[in-house]
Amino acid sequence: MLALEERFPRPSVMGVVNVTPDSFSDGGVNLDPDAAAATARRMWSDGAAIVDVGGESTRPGSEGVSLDEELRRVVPVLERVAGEVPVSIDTAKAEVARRALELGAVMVNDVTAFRAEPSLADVAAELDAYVCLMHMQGEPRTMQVDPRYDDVVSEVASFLDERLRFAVARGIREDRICLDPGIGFGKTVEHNVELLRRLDVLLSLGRPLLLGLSRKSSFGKLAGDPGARTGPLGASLAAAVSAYERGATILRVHDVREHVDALAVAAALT
Ligand code: HH2
Repeated sequence: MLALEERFPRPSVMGVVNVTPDSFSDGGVNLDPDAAAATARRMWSDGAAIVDVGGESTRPGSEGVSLDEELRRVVPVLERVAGEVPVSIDTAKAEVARRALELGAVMVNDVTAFRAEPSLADVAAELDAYVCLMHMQGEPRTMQVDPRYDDVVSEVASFLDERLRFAVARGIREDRICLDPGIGFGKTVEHNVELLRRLDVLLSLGRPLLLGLSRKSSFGKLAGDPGARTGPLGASLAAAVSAYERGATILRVHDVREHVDALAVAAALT
């Protein structure tokens, strides 16, 4: 199997398919498995390198879902598309990851970086999956109440470094792993801006970076709407191009075609 940076060269787009009733920007749209499968196929034909399928919202304030409910949401979608479209499973549960990988998913995207269920690392190692390890301060239910850091960039970097070492110690090959600062996960607008401005510090960890910027409210706020609950498309595109130019490898997005076009132009101009 190829190293992650060869399989997903800069810039690669990851399309988001949330099989949930309550995700912050596309909740309910893909709850029906046929609709979700059609979305995944469209994203693939629009140029996504991989499609991230998730059955649990992690939006601020959200509660978790049970194992049975998460499996009930994602398995029918994976049965329809995994093997045909490259799929990442967005889960913190080892059993969901195992089922997804057995059905043909190639990546595990865990927003808890193996803290919720450390045995998820063993599943990823055994089934030789690509892995995304993300930083989050606190938990979704309360993470946006009062996020605080002394130095957000060095704290996120040392967290990701520690989780990278953990993953490798559990048997995952380092060249399978990418890292993600977790934009909006226990972070103010200023924290998110600081992380993006100083992406070079995270790059020095030596692994490709995945960034989820799409539709996040911070970019709506930066675009001039202090009460924004989601970010408009133009703001997401600017953030994605800027992150790419600062070294990001994979951009996780809802609007695949627009991001593929924007990043193709940005790449042609570098
Ligand atoms: N953001 C979300 C979910 N999963 N995974 C990674 N690696 N990085 C991210 O930034 C990230 C993520 C939140 O976005 P979305 O999936 O649209 O919403 P929800 O969590 O409400 O389903």
